[in-house]
Amino acid sequence: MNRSGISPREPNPLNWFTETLETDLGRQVQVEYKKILASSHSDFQHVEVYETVPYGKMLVLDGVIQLTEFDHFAYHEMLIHIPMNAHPHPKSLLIVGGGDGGALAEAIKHPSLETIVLCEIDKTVIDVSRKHFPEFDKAFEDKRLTVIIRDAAEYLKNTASTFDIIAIDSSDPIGPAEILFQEAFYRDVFSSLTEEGIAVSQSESMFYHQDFIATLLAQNKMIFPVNEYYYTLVPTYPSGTIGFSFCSKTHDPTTHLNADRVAELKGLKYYSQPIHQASFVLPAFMRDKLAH
Ligand code: SPM
Repeated sequence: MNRSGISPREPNPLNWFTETLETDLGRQVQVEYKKILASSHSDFQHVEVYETVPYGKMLVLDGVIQLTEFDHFAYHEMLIHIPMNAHPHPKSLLIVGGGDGGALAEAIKHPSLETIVLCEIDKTVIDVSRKHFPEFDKAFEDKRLTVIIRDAAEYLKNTASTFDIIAIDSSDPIGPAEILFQEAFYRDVFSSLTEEGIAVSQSESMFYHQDFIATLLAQNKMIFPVNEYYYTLVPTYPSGTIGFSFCSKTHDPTTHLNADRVAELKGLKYYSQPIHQASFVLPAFMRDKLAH
């Protein structure tokens, strides 16, 4: 037995997935896989699912790991339950992107939600994920859900709908998702939020992308009265951590936390009331970076 409690084995030298996103910076993520379960080119990107040796199934878009069965909960729970529980009475939620259904599976745990809209640009991501991730597939049957296949930036520019919460579950700020990090998009997010609305978005790693995060938060400060950054731990993402921008019209995320609503959420593996509050406490290097 080794330290992980499994019998030692010889890795297969041929079956290694390599995320080359940051190879030019001298770092990359590698995962051994048993087989490729899906691989197709949609109109927008290369969509793949791997059966990996250490992490179960893994969804990859344009060569970048989006989720694994091993650790996706740490990302999806924090993307959804933080804004939902920072709002006193959220009834409507828009998920931007999130076609894999992982964020949706967390959202439907909230009985207060009356409407959930999922706006995903790429229907292939939904179809492939529903086939290979059955735990997310069920969430698509929820009666409160409307799925819109459209560029979310375009949707938000044109919709008359407003939402209590907007959760931006995007891929990285390159390619199709780049627009989802720009000022014009966040201004449309602001306009599509209700009076007490809250928006959160996937916002990179505080170890690897400090300048990007500082610029994003400075941009959002011009739009939203309340701006914070919080983080979670996701071992399969580069650096093992990923953060979120928290933008709100009124509510501070760490006060007014409704303990009864937190207690109602059953079967969570990462999120809790202490984690909710602790996730906004940043290490000194990041606190100082964002202080200006
Ligand atoms: N629902 C899962 C979608 C995941 N969205 C975030 C993906 C981030 C992948 N890269 C992380 C590394 C930061 N550059």
